Amino acid sequence: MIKKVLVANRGEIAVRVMRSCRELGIKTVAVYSEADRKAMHVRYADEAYPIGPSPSNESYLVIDKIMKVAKRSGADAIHPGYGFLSENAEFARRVRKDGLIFIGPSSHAITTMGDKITARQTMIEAGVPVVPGTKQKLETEADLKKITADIGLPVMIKASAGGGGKGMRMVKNAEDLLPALRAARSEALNAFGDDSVYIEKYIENPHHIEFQVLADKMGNVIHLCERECSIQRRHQKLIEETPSPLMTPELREKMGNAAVAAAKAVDYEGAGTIEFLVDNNLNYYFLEMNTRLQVEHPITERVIGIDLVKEQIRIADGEKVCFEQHEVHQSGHAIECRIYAEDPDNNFMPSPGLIRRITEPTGLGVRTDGYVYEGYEIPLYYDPMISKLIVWGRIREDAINRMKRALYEYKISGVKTSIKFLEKIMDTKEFHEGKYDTHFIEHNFKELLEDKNKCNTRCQDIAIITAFIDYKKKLEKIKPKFNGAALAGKPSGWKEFGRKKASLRI
Ligand code: MV4
Repeated sequence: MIKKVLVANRGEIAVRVMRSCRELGIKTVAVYSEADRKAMHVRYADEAYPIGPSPSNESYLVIDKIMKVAKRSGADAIHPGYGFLSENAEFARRVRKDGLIFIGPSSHAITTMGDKITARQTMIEAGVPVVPGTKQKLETEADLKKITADIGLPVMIKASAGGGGKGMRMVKNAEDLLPALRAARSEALNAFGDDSVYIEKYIENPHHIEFQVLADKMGNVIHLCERECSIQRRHQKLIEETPSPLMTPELREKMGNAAVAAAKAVDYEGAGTIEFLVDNNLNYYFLEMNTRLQVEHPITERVIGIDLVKEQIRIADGEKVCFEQHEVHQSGHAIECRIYAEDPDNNFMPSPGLIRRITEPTGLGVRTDGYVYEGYEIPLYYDPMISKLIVWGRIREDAINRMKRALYEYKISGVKTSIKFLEKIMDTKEFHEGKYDTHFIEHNFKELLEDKNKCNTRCQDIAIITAFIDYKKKLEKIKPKFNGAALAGKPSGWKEFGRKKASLRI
């Protein structure tokens, strides 16, 4: 039985994992870099140990340092979160070699899925549809021309060691093939030390839809339905929702079965995600498998009614998956918005700094997974995502309206955030109708950056300040003996101001 978990991560996901540990009565161990001495995950954990300088390659990515803390603290298991060492096969192997439980899949599953050519081959053998393209890694430039002639332009040249959009080139014209190949190879060699590439037919206007799977040590694999993740900007997801507006019960069953087959093909264990591209004719193709818990896991938790971190821990402890496939049902609709400390008006530049004030939305159907607090300074070394806002509604329309309400309630000052940008996405026709694909942000970019409400926002700010001054004045008047009645009766001065000067332009 797992009694103490070391969380080899930081930020919201470290807190998220520790919350489930606390509910399970499991002790938690935090590790932290110099920049994270005052971080929430350090405060939340039962114990916390420093692991060195702020850059992650000197702290969160150093396997030896993490293992030393694991030994010293007496942790019996390690949860890697997402990012950092979560998909590092060497880390998974090392944790187990040192006699600890790695809360995640085997290093074999990580390696197989990490190499995209091997992953494609494995999927073809398992009968999972992949994008038409090469089975082997591309050898010669002559092969490139031959294969392209077979599948037809446009094509995608992708790095085998890549994923998430790195080392990828789309080619429309035959004369661009060789330059694109050379560029993709050199980018891949630079980024991953491996210049292996493969070719796929380019899928136009695809949807990015992924399936959550859970697999136990006994070989039971279930899927927990899909997440629609098409709303992204430069491979950074902004909004996810489930169910996907595109999905049908028949397609869900087919893709779900494919996801289960994909997991079985690598003897998967734990929580994993199969990513698919889905075209306009509802053809679906395996893209990649993420062998970790994902950022957007809470929308699945909400609609399926499950705690994925608890399930990860139970599975790592040798228990069976909690459901049979026929017991899995979606209830209602969930949407997640990722809140980034970035400035949409300045090319989404990261906006690290001091959180002066923060008011988070609450109320029916609202969840926030965050880690920042008033007075906390966001370090510049790590991911700029500061929180995830997850809402639930009985139907999609309710969920959208609730998301708008929650974004309206969300107030953060001190750093720039993506909140306004997300509010504008909620107001677009395409999002409302659920008719969007991976090009959504490009299609709507101009409209999303327009600031129609500048005056409105400033009026609101001024109203708040005026109301505060008004309140202070009233307090002064009634100072000698506090009398609530003095506050009642007369309408507030700022409201008068609002009525009289409604046409005032500020
Ligand atoms: C593709 C594609 C179209 N056709 N492959 C981007 C991230 C990486 N995981 C794979 N990606 C894509 N692969 C073929 N054959 C389009 C994309 C793509 C994309 C995929 C998912 C989510 C957002 C995307 C944005 C641009 C391109």
